[in-house]
Amino acid sequence: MRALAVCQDELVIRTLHPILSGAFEVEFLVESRPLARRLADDGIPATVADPKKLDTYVRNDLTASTLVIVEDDGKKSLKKIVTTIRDAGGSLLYVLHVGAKPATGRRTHDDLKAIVPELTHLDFSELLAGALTTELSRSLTRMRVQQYQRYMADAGRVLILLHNDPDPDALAAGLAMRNVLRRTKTTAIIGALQGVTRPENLRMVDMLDIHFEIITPEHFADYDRIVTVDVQPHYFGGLLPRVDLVVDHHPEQPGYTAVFKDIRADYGSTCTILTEHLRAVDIDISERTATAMLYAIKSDTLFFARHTNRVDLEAFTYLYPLADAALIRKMEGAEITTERLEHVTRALHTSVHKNQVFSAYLGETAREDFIPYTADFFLQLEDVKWTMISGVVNGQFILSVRNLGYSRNAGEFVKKHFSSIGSAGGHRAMAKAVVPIAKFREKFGDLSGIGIAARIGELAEQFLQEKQP
Ligand SMILES: [Mn+2]
Repeated sequence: MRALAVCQDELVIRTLHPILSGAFEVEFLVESRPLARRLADDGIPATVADPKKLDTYVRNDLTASTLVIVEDDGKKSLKKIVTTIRDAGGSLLYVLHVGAKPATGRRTHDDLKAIVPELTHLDFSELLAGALTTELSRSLTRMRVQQYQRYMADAGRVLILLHNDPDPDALAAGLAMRNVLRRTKTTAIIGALQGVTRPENLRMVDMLDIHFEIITPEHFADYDRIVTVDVQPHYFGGLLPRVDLVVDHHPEQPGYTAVFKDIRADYGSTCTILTEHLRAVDIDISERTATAMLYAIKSDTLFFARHTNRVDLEAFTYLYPLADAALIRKMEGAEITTERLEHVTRALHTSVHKNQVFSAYLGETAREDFIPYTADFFLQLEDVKWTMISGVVNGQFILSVRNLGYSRNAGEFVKKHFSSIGSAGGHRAMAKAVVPIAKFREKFGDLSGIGIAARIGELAEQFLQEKQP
């Protein structure tokens, strides 16, 4: 296919030439003879002609299938050039806006479209912006990563600490962090104060052979450096003697100091951040780590059903060819267990579903993870945008909140109603509150079963109807 580019700016021509010549038989139409000569010397095909004359295009054999790019250099002649190209039979027309916009702005755009309806406007700086921003932020990330790599380089043993009952994001972030630090399982220990309980997470640890240790607080001091991933130090109360690095996607918490931190609350997973760290310093990602990270992004974003960011998709796309997708399907296979189905059924019997809010109370449950599992499960239900699943574990009232994003913040909801009587927190799409059952009754009255589900459901409906502060 032929392309004709009407450009007078040498920099623009030299930028376009390698791009266009890859896909088109390209020719540049310039007004200056010395410019044409310089271009020809470098093997760039250029013809000297007046772009306002019909004859120029006739001699060039312009047809309706020739791609024509016209540079808008802010001069009045643009309209005349576009008209002439149309009269010569050109219709695949692109106007490339370079530098300062013409004073008339949008009106010129519309005027030109009136001449050639199929005309497309391209903005040079907009075209560059995406790639340039990515590249520049990558170099910022590179600088940060190199700093903490250097800081950790001569340490003996590093502890990569995860939250209790680690989920796929925490476990995969542990593996990824070990890679960024270029360490092995003996020099960087992935650990948590409490082990993995959910069946599919146990399967992940097993299938990917993740070496994971239970750490007791008195052993924190045995490590030369401490890193937390997918969690921030405040989570451990005052137990940590010192924190060197924090990488997390939960909202930033006050009340701790760390030598380095990278907290991005708008990211869907910690593994998204760590994909960027690994890419920024060009570390090869092994199939095992890529598989773990891909699984993590998939599960933390509920396969992009929850509020997700472009960066999560980008990390996913990058990791996908490096990972073993079949293995991920096997790990996910364990998701439904009889016990879980029992909790789902139990929830259905004590639930209230109104105005896209699904609220259920599970009563006493043996393990805490049944509550968030049930909350995630009912988010798949037709006409449900928020799920509020509560239950009692070891005398504590626990509430899990989930939503499909793009509405009010789940973390704010739990804080508003529960932070005064217990602990409450989370982010836009997922949040949790833990309250002593006595305090719950004190505040909300002596409710039971469906009564609790209905009360919590009402609170959510009110919250969703409130004007956003
Ligand atoms: Mn996470």
